[in-house]
Amino acid sequence: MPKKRTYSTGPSRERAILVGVSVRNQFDYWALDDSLAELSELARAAGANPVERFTQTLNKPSPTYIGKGKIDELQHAVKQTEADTVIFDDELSPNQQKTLEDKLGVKVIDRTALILDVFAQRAISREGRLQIELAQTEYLLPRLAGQWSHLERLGGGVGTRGPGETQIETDRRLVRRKLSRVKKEIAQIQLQRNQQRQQRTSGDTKIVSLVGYTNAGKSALFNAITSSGVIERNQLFSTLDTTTRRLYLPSGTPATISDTVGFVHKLPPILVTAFRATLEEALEADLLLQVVDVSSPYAAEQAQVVSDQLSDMGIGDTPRILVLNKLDLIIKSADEPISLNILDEIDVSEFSRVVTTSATKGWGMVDLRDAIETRIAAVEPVATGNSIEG
Ligand SMILES: Nc1nc2c(ncn2[C@@H]2O[C@H](COP(=O)(O)OP(=O)(O)OP(=O)(O)O)[C@@H](O)[C@H]2O)c(=O)[nH]1
Ligand SMILES: [Mg+2]
Repeated sequence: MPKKRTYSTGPSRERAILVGVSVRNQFDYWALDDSLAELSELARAAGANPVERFTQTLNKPSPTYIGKGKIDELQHAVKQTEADTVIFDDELSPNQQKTLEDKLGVKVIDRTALILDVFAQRAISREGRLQIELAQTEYLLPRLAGQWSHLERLGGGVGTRGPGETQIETDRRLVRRKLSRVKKEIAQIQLQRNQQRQQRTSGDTKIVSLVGYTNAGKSALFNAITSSGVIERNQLFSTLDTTTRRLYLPSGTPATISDTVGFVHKLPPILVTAFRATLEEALEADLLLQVVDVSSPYAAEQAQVVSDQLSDMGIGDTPRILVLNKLDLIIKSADEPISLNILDEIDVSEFSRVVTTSATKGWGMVDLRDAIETRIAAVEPVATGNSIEG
């Protein structure tokens, strides 16, 4: 029987049920509820409307990812809420995804597909778009076979198998060809960018890079400190391309500052690779400003994610200043005394200095400049008088 629906006048948003699993004895410093709250934000950012949440604790994920009883409950909920999609908080194998779609009768996606979707909607530059295309294609490749056997089973029986298999081969060939074309184009753009960066940073220009969790206020700080107009929005991943500007410091030390893409926990591995490119400025930075939204109840967890991912990228030892931003959401005036729990919850010794700011109120900008200046002067190599330049 066709579903009866009522439509609102606004654009219709997909209705999504969210599912999270915590595996017993597997350490994760994110509580399941917090992770689902974030998944919910991501779903909204992708244009879906989360209507219900399901959680389960398991000894280990099953071939269907969740237990049989949970699947029955989900089936029921899908009907009740007229959901269009079920979104899982972890990456599903192509098989798990297919089995779950068969059982639930609606589209099933995972956190990775969701993040890819948000990125695809936000990427602006040619390179950004290509990077996403690359990641999406890589994500799709192992799932192609699944899609075809899926159709065979739905269509059933005679005549579908042969053409289906041929089709998979053709699809794979096409997809591989596309992958190599996209990779080539990205390589070319990167070459150009490297040349540009070399020109920009020739001599002793210092590179400062803002890094931090998505929505922490990196773009707002970037704008405040350089007086430029990068889009800052209360949404996840508003920045997907690196923007670099000259930074004027009191001493006149030449420096550039870059705004970068935000981090998120459980960042899909295929995106970590794809996004190294947009984080190149951070890879080469002399100084990182790690921005934290102190008003977030998850501030400490978010700071930890960023620290871990910086280490994974091999830049855990780059000098770092901790910038505790959005202070105005905690206190009313800049000179009110503050006690910040986060300072007990994270390892402050990783940072060379801690600065508190409010990008929107302009608080702490003098301190921040001063901290940058001091730190940059400290990384300056000792002058030996031996110039190699002719
Ligand atoms: N109240 C307050 N809001 C802030 C502050 N800094 C940033 N915001 C707001 O927080 C939201 C996110 O800020 P962005 O600068 O876009 O954050 P971002 O870190 O660049 O985020 P992505 O680019 O999505 O990774 C925006 O609505 C900003 O206006 C601050 O110090 N105080
Ligand atoms: Mg931004």
